[in-house]
Amino acid sequence: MSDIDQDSSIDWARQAYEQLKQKQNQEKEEIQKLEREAQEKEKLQKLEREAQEKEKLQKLEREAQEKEKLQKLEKSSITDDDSIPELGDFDKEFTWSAMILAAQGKKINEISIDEIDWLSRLRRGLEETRKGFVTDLLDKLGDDPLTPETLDDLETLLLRADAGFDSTDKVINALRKKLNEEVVGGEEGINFLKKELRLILEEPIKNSGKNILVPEKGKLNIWLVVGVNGVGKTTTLGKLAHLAVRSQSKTLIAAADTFRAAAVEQLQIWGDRSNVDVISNNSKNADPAAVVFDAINSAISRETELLLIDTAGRLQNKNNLMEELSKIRKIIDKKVPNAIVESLLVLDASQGQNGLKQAKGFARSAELTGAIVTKLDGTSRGGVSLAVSLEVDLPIRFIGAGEGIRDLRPFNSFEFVEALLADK
Ligand SMILES: Nc1nc2c(ncn2[C@@H]2O[C@H](COP(=O)(O)OP(=O)(O)O)[C@@H](O)[C@H]2O)c(=O)[nH]1
Ligand SMILES: [Mg+2]
Repeated sequence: MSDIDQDSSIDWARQAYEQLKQKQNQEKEEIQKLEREAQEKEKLQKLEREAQEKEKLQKLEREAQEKEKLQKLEKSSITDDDSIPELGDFDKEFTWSAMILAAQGKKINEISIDEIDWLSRLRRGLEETRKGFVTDLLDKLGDDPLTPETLDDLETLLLRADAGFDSTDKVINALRKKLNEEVVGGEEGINFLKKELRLILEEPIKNSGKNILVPEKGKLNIWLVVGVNGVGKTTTLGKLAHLAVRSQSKTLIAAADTFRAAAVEQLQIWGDRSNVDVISNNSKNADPAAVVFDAINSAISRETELLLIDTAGRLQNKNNLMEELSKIRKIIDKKVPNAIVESLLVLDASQGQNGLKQAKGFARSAELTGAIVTKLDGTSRGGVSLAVSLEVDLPIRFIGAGEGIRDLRPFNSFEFVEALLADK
């Protein structure tokens, strides 16, 4: 072989080698890619399996919880004789409650056991909020005049009770202004504080043009009860039915939370307790709007005065929830345009500032007209009512302070503030 030939064949061999190497690399890369893809797929499948398992477990847990809830509710309805309040002892609680009623201009012959009973419950319910709030404040204040330091303390206390920044600022600024003008004694300070808190709570009520929310007689009133899961919608609706029946309104319940099977059963138990019929559709995945449609038909033919609608509160799919609510709303507006519709947001007081977030979220898409604050018993965050009033301009219509049928009453800012700031 000549030199040239040898060179060219080496060249040729090198090229061939390079080409083969490139091919090999490509193949290797391809194999790696396929391997990676297979791994990723496996990983995804594993994640999916895990998620499914988790979901299954969560479902079982939810079902167990719902079952427990139903059992508890069933048991309480058997032993529940608490729909007839009894006169307790003539003690500090009674005296305080009577004084609160008297301060609102009630005459002795106008006072009922119901009212006394509720005020005692409310005062007891707000004990936790009060403990972390007023008791501290009153201790600090004593009978001495207010000082800028006490205002700082008060600011912290209001924020801790979840009154929110805006309400806290408003109250503190008003007090500071007053303090700059004159000496403010301890008791005078507390009275001024009460007045400021009442003003905040009263403003949205005044703006709504309705001092108190009651179903208008002889007309169809529809109250939509909305809110996220677990805040107490169904329970509140049960208590509302009880209140309505006691005030002689012809009442009907619509079970439009068709998302959870147990929801209808839970509502049925509440309906039974007050002797109110529940319109429901037991087929799986029934359309909530269809239930409302049926309920409106029944309400018309029965000349119902108050139709209470329970709704779903799932959070996972917020858009769907809002769509569902607006669909329900459309059905109502179309079928009974003359009905008096209230869209009431239920808020769990123990969720504090989270409740404020929910209120802002729902206010945008659910045409809210009012709020109901529940679970004021056993929380120290009752101040959220102030935040909702001031920041969302939502009138608080009812408050709940316990799981019993009588543990819900129309909101009264005077009573609320007095119970919040009640002396030890
Ligand atoms: N302590 C207390 N518990 C409440 C109150 N309102 C409701 N609950 C409880 O909160 C839980 C959830 O209530 P539920 O009505 O099922 O909530 P929903 O998911 O919004 O319908 C239940 O165990 C109720 O008994 C209240 O005012 N105080
Ligand atoms: Mg419910």
